[in-house]
Amino acid sequence: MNLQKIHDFAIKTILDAGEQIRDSFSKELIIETKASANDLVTNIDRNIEQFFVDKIKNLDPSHKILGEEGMGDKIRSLDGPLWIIDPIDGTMNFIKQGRNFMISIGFFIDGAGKLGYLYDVMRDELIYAIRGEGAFLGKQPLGKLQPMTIEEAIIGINSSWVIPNGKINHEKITKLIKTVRGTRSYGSAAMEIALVVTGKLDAYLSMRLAPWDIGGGTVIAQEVGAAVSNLKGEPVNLLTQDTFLIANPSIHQVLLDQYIELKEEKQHSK
Ligand code: 2AM
Ligand code: CA
Ligand code: CA
Ligand code: CA
Repeated sequence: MNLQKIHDFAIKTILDAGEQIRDSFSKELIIETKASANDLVTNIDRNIEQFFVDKIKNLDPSHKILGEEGMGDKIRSLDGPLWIIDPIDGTMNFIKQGRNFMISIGFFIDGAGKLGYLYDVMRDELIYAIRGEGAFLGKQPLGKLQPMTIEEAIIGINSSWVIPNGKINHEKITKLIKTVRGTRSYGSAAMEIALVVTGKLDAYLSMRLAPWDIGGGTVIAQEVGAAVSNLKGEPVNLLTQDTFLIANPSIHQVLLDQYIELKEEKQHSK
């Protein structure tokens, strides 16, 4: 099957899922906790992931699926065609605000990003990328990110990474916050990545993200020239949870060299 056909399928399925999520506000929301009291999931997260799994398996049963809610496959390697899916990124926003959440989807072949989608469901804004053909916001092509300085930057960062936390050099991150033009925190990794690839934020960093938080975004990042890595500067690994940095290419290395230093992980610490 050619990539264009898979892309057409993905667009249609994502828009359909978005409509289902918008319709869900008139139905009952069942909220459960996962690993901790602040780690929430709803029946809609699960239903939408199941919807994607059913559609993809119907399109081509050989495609593997890595989804946050576990409706897909057990994935141990990136071999072959693989979809990485977060049905609702920003579940807490979905529950509390009814906005500021995204559908995030990436399609990979042998670990190489081919298609990426970040869909802001309530604004009905779809950003997508086709490897080698560029990235788009709706029908509008997204240009390459333009050169800039750290002093001009607005960065996305969660406040829990700013207070002393034993995991990151606090003096350096404090210096970063004093140096940049401003900071923002949105509660949806996919939304912050969407803002970086459209040049509305200049960087976003997190101490802990999962493959489904970043899969779709990394494909779009390639097409606009945004630099991605973990907070040690290493390439993103789509099989494990890790730290994450996406930035305008002119400040990515500066951030790593001058402002971000991870502390050694202590054994048995939380
Ligand atoms: P979610 O809403 O799909 O769970 C919130 O700051 C961002 O971090 C959201 O993108 C959220 O995705 C993600 N997130 C929340 N809990 C997480 C966890 N335990 N590990 C990794 N990412 C998490
Ligand atoms: Ca979650
Ligand atoms: Ca997520
Ligand atoms: Ca999610």
